[in-house]
Amino acid sequence: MADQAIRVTGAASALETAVQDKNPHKLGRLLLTGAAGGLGKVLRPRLAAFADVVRVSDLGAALGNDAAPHEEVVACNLADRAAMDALVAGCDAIVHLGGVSVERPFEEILEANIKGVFHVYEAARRHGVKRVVFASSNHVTGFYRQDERINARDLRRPDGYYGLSKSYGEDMAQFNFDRYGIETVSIRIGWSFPEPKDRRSLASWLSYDDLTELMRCSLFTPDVGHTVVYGMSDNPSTWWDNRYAAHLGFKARDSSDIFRANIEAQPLPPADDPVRVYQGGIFTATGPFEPK
Ligand code: NAI
Ligand code: 15L
Repeated sequence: MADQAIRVTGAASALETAVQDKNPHKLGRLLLTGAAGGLGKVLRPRLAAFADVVRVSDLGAALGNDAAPHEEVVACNLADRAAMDALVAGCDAIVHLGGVSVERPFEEILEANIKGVFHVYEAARRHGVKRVVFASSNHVTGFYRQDERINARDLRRPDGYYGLSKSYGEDMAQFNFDRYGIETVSIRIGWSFPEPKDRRSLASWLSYDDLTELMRCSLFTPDVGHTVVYGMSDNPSTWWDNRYAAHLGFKARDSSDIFRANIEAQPLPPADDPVRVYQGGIFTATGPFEPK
């Protein structure tokens, strides 16, 4: 248990070394969008194991100018088609994390997420990029109940405009594979933060080390077509079945079990509270947003 706790919070260096050993074929240049966000900051140093050069991008105000030796820092708005085209030029693969990451009014989602993912794939097609890893979300299927177990082939049931935008991103991924042969792994991330905060995230937690390993599998597994995988650690209970992503070879090493006693000491929400009923939790009850 102690060993698990250390891996959950510890530095990435040991994992990076292990990852690199398994990966003789490093990429030349990898693009990371959303690099100034929570997961972008975690992945920035870790992606050095996967590519000689990591081009890191986000909105200028969030990004700053500091670049590690393996990095190129390029400010770019996902909603700007020409800027996105220039951003992608020269890259071998894209990890697309950028965008609005919670439920928000449609107009905000439209710019960052819907136009943004369109621009990613348009630029990928024009510049011959053949692999994208798309940060999708569990909110693509947020209206399933927590007593249901689902897999990637079950009907999508987005729980808001945010979930709808991720569902659109997955459709863009499938379309761009069918039409142009651009391969994507869409990771329906559960809850990727240092630790779970409630019962819901006990089931959906994805540790940062497991996220990094899932990124490695998503970038380097051949012939993924468009693969959808739920991004979760080896948690004691889960709502998701990853049988259709077995070819990625992803094996989670962490488990939310080490947090379970503390979380289960929290008071239980009422039986009809969305955080207790639906996989998407409070997202299923956020909004509507009326025009101002
Ligand atoms: P975050 O909100 O911390 O980071 C998102 C980044 O995207 C921010 O740095 C933001 O400045 C950038 N961004 C927003 N609009 C932009 C625009 N128009 N142009 C350029 N950049 C823009 O989110 P986080 O937690 O790091 O998540 C990363 C990705 O993973 C997101 O796409 C999110 O939807 C997805 N995800 C994350 C989960 C998690 O548990 N952290 C769970 C499910 C999905
Ligand atoms: C997400 O998609 C969000 O990006 C993240 O911030 C969490 O809210 C997570 O889902 C969740 O399901 O709680």
